[in-house]
Amino acid sequence: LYLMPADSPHPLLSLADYERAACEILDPAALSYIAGGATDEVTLRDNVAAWRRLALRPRMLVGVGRRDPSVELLGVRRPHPLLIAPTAFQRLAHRDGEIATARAAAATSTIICLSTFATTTPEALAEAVPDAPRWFQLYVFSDRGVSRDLVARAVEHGYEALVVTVDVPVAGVRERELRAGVRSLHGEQLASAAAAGASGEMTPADFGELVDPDLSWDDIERFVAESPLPVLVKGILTAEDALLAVAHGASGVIVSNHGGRQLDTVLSGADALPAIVEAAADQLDVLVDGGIRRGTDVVKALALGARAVLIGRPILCGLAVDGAQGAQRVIEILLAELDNALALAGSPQASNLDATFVMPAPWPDRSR
Ligand code: FNR
Ligand code: LAC
Repeated sequence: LYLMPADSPHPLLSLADYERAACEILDPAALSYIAGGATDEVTLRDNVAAWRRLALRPRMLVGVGRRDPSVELLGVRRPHPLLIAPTAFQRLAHRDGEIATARAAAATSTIICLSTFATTTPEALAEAVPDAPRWFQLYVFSDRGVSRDLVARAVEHGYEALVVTVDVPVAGVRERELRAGVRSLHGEQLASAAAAGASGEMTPADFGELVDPDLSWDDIERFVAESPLPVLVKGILTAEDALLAVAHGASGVIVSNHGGRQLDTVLSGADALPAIVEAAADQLDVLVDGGIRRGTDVVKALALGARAVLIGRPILCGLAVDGAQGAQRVIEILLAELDNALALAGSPQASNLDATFVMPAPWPDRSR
């Protein structure tokens, strides 16, 4: 399952291989949108580097013949700890967009988080791929009626959790995008955002303008009270905010800096995670994203107390290279690497990983 045919001319073995291949295929504007980050991209680079600043402390002779990557998430046993992060405008990566991603999700029992700025509506995705496990990511618009309507549609169409993204009160400054002149998105193609006034040619920053900059913790509490779905708050980087998420009734937080696309020079998810786990993991589920590119990164995230991890750009690279199959293959590579790392680290059960499996790396940080 995880092996490429021996005669394949360009075997794509790792997520990095998919990233390189996608760079060759995507047009420069789409690539700048997908691959880029905010201003100097310090955080973008550090997201990957931060996992590599951790060394593993493996245990031997524990018996790893039977391995189990399953984890408990929101009280439900899931077959593995990977989720597909919400990413906007997936038709920029491949003409099949979110429908292709949902097929990859269904084939690998991976939860797909559908973005509010998706190029597919929540109901179209549910109808096309009914067996894709799915969560809905909510950007809250100034017109709360539009957001409530989106939530109702997600509930009606089998989405199992609501992810409210809180780190985009305004759009980040993305110079790569500005240089490449990303201007190809039509508001009308985004049914969810069109309801909030999106129309005509828009830049990603124009979409950001639709999001309410005055969203507050009271709004989170209202979504918790009104929605039958568990609410996760995405974009938390401090223990203080994780405790506020607890206080306002959230079921989970996603420790995330939005893939380095919002405020540059903020800390990475890997570095933010321990304090948040310490403060709040006994009261809600803590997930993390940003820079997860290897099975060992997943092991480190779980060891630091995350229940699951989200993968953003690698899925888009898989999509760009080979549509649904490419996205599926990216997930399968990561799952195979995770299985290998669980065996070699001597923790055959993913859910038994703890902080004794990691330490600050003794090698120099060469990321800068
Ligand atoms: C994103 N991200 C994002 N997050 C969100 O809540 N709603 C969204 O619509 C988007 N859109 C989006 C587009 C693109 C092209 C990227 C790369 C990212 C952030 C995403 O969910 C996630 O936090 C990061 O992508 C995780 O980092 P990696 O895995 O890309 O390093
Ligand atoms: C982005 C927004 C849409 O990161 O979340 O591009």
